[in-house]
Amino acid sequence: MQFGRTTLSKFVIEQTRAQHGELGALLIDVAAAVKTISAMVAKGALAGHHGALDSTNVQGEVQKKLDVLTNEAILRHCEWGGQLAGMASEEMDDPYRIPEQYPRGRYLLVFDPLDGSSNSDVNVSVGTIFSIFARSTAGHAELDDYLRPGAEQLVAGYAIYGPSTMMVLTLGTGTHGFTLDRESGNFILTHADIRVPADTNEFAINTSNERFWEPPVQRYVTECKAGKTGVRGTDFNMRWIASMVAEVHRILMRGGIFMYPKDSKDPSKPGRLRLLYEANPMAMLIEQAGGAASTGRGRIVDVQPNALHQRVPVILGSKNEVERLERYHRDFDDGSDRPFVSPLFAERSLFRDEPRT
Ligand code: AFP
Repeated sequence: MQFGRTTLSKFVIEQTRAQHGELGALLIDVAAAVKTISAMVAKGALAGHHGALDSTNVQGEVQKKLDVLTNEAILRHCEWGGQLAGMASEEMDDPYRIPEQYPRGRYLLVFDPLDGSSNSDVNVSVGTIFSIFARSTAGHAELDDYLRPGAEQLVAGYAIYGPSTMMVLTLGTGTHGFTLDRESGNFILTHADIRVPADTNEFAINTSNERFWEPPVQRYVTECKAGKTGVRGTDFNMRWIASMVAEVHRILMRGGIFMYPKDSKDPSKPGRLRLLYEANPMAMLIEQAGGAASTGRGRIVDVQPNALHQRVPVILGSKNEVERLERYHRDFDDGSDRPFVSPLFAERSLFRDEPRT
């Protein structure tokens, strides 16, 4: 038992006194949903939750059983409290209307109920990502109420279901981590005021997409891979968990840069990650911890959404590395990097696949 340590409930009530406890009550309901999801995920194959459904979400992605179950868990835990004007989720085509039998408030909860869900069947860390906005009045939210830049978020957070379950959140005054004490059922403040180191030697990107990246990203990653033999003069390490929550958590704990950039693989998509319920909340958490979060050409939280499930390029983490990659995008856009961009990069490989003799 962790006596005398700050619990999540105590923290959010203290931090939200100005909102007369409504926001605190909503966050306590979110934490209750997270505990339910933590228990679901921890059961693994024993609960029969693994595997896919024959349905697809609005993204055209096959839905996992856990995608739907975790989405339901958040709706049920949060719809009744009277703080919400509506909810939106990766797993629902349209925003969720609070049922008439419940009172409505002025907050909007936007979430990805199980990020990294393709990892859940192989027992790799997954997470829940959430973001809270306020509208001026209580009542049923309209679509436009959701299409707000990330800079207007009141709260951003995630839960990570790993060896331990943690919640990491910001209310605009720093980024703080809470670890679930399963004996008491309390989230305990274990990582107060997290800071991201400004420099790093660790990058995270899905390098199978390299041929689809824009030249500035190819330039940056090529330099990292060249290590001390190249312009960076130091070796780098690479990680790719394919679970954004796990990547961001590692970066908050020890620094790093995470990239899911714009690529030409599907020109209709300006990136893979969704702006409202993945990029924006992670961007607020990273910036509140002293890091940077960019599309490559501007702050993520400054992007004006025009659709609920809009995608965006994501580059976030250690400030000095994000700023370097932004500079490479500027060099590319104004043509000043041309001496670097060799026609070699237009080829699939530096060495043609010569027929074996
Ligand atoms: P899923 O939720 O479909 O598993 O996608 C996870 C994710 O949105 C994000 O958490 C990862 O960083 C990214 O996709 C992994 O994408 P790739 O599978 O293309 O590497």
